[in-house]
Amino acid sequence: MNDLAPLVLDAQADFARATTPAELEDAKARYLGKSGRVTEQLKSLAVLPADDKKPRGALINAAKQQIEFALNARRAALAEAELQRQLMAGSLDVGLPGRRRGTGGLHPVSLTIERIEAIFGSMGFDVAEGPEIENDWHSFTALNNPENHPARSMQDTFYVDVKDAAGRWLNLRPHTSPMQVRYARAHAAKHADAIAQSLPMPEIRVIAPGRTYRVDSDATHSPMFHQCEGLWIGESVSFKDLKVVFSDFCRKFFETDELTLRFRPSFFPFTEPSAEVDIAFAHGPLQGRWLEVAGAGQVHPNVVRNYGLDPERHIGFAFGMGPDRLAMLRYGVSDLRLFFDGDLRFLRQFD
Ligand code: 2NL
Repeated sequence: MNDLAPLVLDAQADFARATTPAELEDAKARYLGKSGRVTEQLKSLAVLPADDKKPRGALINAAKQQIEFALNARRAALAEAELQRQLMAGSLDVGLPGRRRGTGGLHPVSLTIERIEAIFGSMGFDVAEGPEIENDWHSFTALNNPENHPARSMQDTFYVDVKDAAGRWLNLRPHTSPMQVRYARAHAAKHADAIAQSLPMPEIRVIAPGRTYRVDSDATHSPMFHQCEGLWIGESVSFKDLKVVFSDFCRKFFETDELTLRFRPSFFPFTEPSAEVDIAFAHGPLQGRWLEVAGAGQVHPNVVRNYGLDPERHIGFAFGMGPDRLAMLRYGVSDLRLFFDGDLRFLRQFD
């Protein structure tokens, strides 16, 4: 210990208090500057007797070195703190999961339509897709709808402000039947020679899935909904074939043989006879309840004629069902609107 110890302690404390490089340089000046305390000590050597100068000078230099050491340590500490601050400010959190490109998925109704296509595909049915904006003839006339039928009214069908060549407003198709009419007509035209020569024409076996539109909106009806119609025309295709095909479809679709089908007499302009098809499961949450799954029937002779075929020779059945409703039954969804709200938390559950 010597009389310079307090000076060193003061400098160390002053440097520690400095929190910025500027404050530290101010503190340095108070000790090592032109009139700083260390400098004053060195100046005081001048008045000492010659013999005292050397040992006193050595003491002052030792104190000065301690102070310079403390100054450099504090400079380094402040620089390090500043570096850390800058790193944190522009920080990259390597623990954060990367931003992945979202993998898309199929909508539950699309999955249902794919499933329907696969099952009917395995029974030899083609898939036909076509226009959602239709003309009056394909949507109504070809399907034996009388001129004054309520389905043609603006209360039931959406119309587009454009007229066709016959001067009639175009419509948003209220069912996918028009596509089956188009398919059947193309098929009949392709085989016109065979038909003219009374040779056997290959059968028409097709399903038409897709979007359809009706003026209707509540918990169980959406103005845009999906439909999948089916058509099988040949030279001896009967109601018996309809029962076999449709019950086979239901068993495959719902993955159970433990279900019963019921064909309830009904009426549609485009089929005669017509039926509503109900199913009942022997097990599960819906056990024992009759659920309506489709409308069907033997294609009306007038409709067969509109395919460009002779109803005396060509006969068959058609059916129409709703993939939206089939998806609700298969996945146990209670509100149709969930399918069309576009909420990914709901939709992601299915794919
Ligand atoms: C229903 C009723 C049905 C058809 C659709 C049809 C199509 C052609 C010719 C004859 Cl091209 N019929 N489709 C037949 C009977 C019923 O659907 O309630 N659908 C949900």
